[in-house]
Amino acid sequence: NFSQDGIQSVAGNIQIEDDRTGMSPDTLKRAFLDNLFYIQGIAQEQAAPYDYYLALAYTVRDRLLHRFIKTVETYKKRQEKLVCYLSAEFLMGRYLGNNMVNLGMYEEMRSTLADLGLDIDEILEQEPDPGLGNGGLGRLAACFLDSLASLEIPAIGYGIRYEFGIFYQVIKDGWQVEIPDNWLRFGNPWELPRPNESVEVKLGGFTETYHDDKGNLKVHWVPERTILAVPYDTPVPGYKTNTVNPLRLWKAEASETFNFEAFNAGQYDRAVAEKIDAETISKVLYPNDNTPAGRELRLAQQYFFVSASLQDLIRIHLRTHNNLDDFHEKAAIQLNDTHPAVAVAELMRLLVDEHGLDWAKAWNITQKTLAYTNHTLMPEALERWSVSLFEKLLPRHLEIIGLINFFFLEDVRTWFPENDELVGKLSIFEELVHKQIRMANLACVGSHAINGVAALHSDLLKKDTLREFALLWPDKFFNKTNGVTPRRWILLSNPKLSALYHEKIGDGWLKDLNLLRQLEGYVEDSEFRRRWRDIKQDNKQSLATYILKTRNIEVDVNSIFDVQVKRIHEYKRQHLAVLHIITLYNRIKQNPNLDIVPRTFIFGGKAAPGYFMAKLIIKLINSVADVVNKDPDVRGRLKVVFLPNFNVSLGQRIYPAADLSEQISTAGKEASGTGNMKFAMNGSLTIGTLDGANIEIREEAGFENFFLFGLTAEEVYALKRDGYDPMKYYLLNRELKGVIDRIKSGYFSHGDRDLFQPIVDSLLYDDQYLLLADYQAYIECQEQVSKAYTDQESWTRMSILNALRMAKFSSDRTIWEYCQEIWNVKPVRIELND
Ligand code: B1H
Repeated sequence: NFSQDGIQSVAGNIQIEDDRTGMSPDTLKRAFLDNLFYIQGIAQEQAAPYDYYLALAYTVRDRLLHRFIKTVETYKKRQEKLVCYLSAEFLMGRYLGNNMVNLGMYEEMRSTLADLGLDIDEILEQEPDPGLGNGGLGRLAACFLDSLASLEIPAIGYGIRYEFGIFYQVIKDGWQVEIPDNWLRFGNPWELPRPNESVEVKLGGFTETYHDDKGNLKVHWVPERTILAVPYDTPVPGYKTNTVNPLRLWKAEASETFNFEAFNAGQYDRAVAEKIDAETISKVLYPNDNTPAGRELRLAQQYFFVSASLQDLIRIHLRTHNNLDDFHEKAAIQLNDTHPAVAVAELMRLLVDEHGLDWAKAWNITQKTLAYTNHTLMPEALERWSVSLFEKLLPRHLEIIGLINFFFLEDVRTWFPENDELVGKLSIFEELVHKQIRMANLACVGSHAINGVAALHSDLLKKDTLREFALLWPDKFFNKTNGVTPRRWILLSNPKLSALYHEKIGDGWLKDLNLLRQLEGYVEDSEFRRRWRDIKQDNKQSLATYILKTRNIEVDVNSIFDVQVKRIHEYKRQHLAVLHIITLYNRIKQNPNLDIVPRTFIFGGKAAPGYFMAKLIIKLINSVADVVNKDPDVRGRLKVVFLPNFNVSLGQRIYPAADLSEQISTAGKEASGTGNMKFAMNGSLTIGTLDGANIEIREEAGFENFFLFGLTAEEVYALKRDGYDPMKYYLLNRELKGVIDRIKSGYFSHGDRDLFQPIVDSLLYDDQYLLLADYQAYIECQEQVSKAYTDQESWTRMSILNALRMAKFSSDRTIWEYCQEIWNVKPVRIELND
């Protein structure tokens, strides 16, 4: 019997600490060295950094496991409602540091390792960063899991155990090159395979009807093949709670029964080929952000993890219930975008075909269980699957979707007679030359709640993207502004800032970020401001060291660290920042003695491998960097740095070191953004448009502490409606013309005038993202930034207020709202001692 801190009571009086659960420095040291010897099988003198990493990982894992087992046991016993977060992506970042932080053992472990002459940071760097996501959507899922466990909500994350995560990005000759990310190569100490909980997933084939013993007409799906879904559980601990929730990721394997048939038929080669074929399904993450890949394998991936997860949930339910009548009272299933939207049809199929419920009852349960989050307004990002592909892969689901649509449109026609236009827009099927299934429509029809991820985004969803659904069901629509976890994005990434907070108000802020407001009085304390600046300066120095080491570029730590890190996309307008850099460069070339505030422009982000313009923007950034960084006229006052392979770990280094956060998307295009929140929490000031969560960040920080520029979403809409002509801006703005002409001339491409022609042409003749319309406002706003930076005292005041006022953007607040308004779930305390 273990107490909370792992102290075992022997014979009622002597107390000893168990080596697998104890938290005292002596026990931790003994456990760590023991793991090094008995798990890694290596003597301390021979150990490499990776051996230390694994020994430490197992030490931490042991301390998670009894909480994990107790959590799962408690859920089974208590039978409270469970949140199931279905997501094709979970961008978890490294586990080791985060798990130590949440278990409250980071500091103890750091000093224990220091006693052994080991540097914790070097050990943490050994862990591969699990990149099972593209960007904001996948990282949001990870922050949500942290908050769910921290708020003691019974929850499980369901997704795919991709063998290859998001590619590793290297830069060669200024271009992005993609390297496969074989992250499981050296094993993964955080996952627990659960082969005995595997489930079978069917694909392809045809359907047939039959009469059951009561004479009812039933449908039977005869699949072409069956794939085995094997679950791997990763424990996700809450911050200083006993709750450790599972992240359950499915690996695809050949189903043994199927293989065996071929083997028996003497076709060993076929059996092995089928094994490879089956395993393809969980092989690789599609590296697209904000653009769907309409590939057969992608649909198979989506169905694979949705079917496995729903079967798993039903099995869990039936372990303690006789039937599925109150399934919706025991599970709340959130669809992270439309990637798992096939769940609407799959849950109906499982309830009706496999568990014998009648259609109406099954539909009621389905709608009450499911909820849908939309993450983008980009029209091209709305998922559509061709009916012919569906027919081939999921013939039964096509029938079910047909029925859902039939009953739904029948209702619509009674509510709105003779409104064919409305019916056409609401229909799950798009009846064009080539018939398609609109997954967003399927998700809306099958869910009881639909939400956007920031106030503006939720508004625009109702006004535009999902207008007809909002007219039909206004009460189904919610806003849930995104948030990020302060545990990873402040405590773990910015230990110095956290120590300052700790010194002043203790550590309550990590559970209630509102407490930071108590520090607002310190803005007028010059000693506090000096310490604040010193922390930022230290963080900038660490990043400067990293930049020198990895890119061999020397940067001035007294310059403004002006940072844009996020996926590369035209709507995010990294190239608008490039136009600003070239503007400053041109001014210097015209007058080398110009008085300018030094800046270091730092970029990071991956381009989808098939997205030509995004890759060309990376090349442009690096080409401008080459010229600007070595031009003697610049005298080091401007530096441009592209940091390769931006991921969660690199983000942890970058956000704390930024002075200025670039959030410059075309208004109405960025659903929320979450990097914007991470920067502000770490005391960066934002230059941004009125887009996504920027609007709310500005409201919280105070208008006077935010650098705002650019057209509003409404102005963008009006300008396009009235005919936007980018050429006009080019011809009328001399400085802008000078910038574009500089690119056109081949100045940044060794005289090659063709290289950047696609960017120039897109700006001059199309400019869908209105860079030229926003250019002048952006440049003027940047001048305000430079001016503000020269008054360090006032800049520091603004920085402090930004950081202290970000409580709204803790994912704890977001998750609490989902719990109250969408999921109807409450916390369950996990007791270790009963
Ligand atoms: C977001 C995506 C996305 N929105 C399709 N949509 C994908 C769409 O592989 N795919 O097919 C992958 C990702 N990602 C982001 O979600 C938004 O752009 C951000 O603004 C938002 O903050 C984030 C989380 O809500």
